[in-house]
Amino acid sequence: MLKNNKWLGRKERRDMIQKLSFKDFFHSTKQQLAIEPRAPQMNYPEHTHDFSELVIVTKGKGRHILNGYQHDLHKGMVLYIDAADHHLYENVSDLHLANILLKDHNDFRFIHNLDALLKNLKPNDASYKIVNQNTLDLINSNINHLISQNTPETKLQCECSFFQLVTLMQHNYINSKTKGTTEEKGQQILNWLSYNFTEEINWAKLTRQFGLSVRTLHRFFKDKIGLTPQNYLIKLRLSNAYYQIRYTDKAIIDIAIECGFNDSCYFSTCFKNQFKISPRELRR
Ligand code: RM4
Ligand code: NI
Repeated sequence: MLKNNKWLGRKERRDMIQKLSFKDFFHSTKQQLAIEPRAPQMNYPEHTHDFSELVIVTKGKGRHILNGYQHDLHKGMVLYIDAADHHLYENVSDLHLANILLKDHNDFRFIHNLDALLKNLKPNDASYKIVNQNTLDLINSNINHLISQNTPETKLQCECSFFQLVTLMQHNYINSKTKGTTEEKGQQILNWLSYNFTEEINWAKLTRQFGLSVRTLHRFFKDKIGLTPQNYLIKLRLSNAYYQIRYTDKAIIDIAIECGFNDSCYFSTCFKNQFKISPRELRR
């Protein structure tokens, strides 16, 4: 009889995990990188690799379990996965990833200390790196270059693009959870909100995730922005709604819902308070 998974030792469990091979993703041994966009990334069972991968979350959400530690993924996260790490994706919801696969021993000519750079991007149980929208846009266009250049003839060019990409990630990341100062953590929450303002937000849960108390967050917002977190959130939602009402022809009610308002009366009131014009008037 098969032993229940739960009762297997750590090593035995490891042996059962699927191991992905670079041969399935690289066309030739000369190829240094393989770009594997996942749009979407479906739920994917636990696995290891004989290659390492640099993952950029470009859209959507999902849960990532890396070496047994779980973390919620969202747009803007970048993570480096070592070959021997084991990981899986679950509870995905329109999760889009760009995977850049790297063979264990790349003979790069231009990049020398890649390991040191990549190590910085390795998540640990408490922190994942997040880049802001501008950086993400740059990263995306860089990946497109990489896709079009990825031939043996353009090896050096491709290496340069890749180096740029890694550098971009180095200079512009923040930690999702950190032992940093209140200032740093507050900035991270601001950054997180710029991606997630359309979600229903539970401040207690969010602040806990970033290692702050609700009170400290209030103080941070008051000092920095002169608003409560909730009022700031409403501003983010309203400015997005304003833009959409003005420049798209989506139904106003759909825009309201999409921006995180579940009550259209409340939406209209807030909107009018803020812009001195009703959503309907603006549409006209
Ligand atoms: C899978 C998933 C894995 C990755 C492979 C290449 O869809 O993203 O993490 O290792 O692709
Ligand atoms: Ni993987």
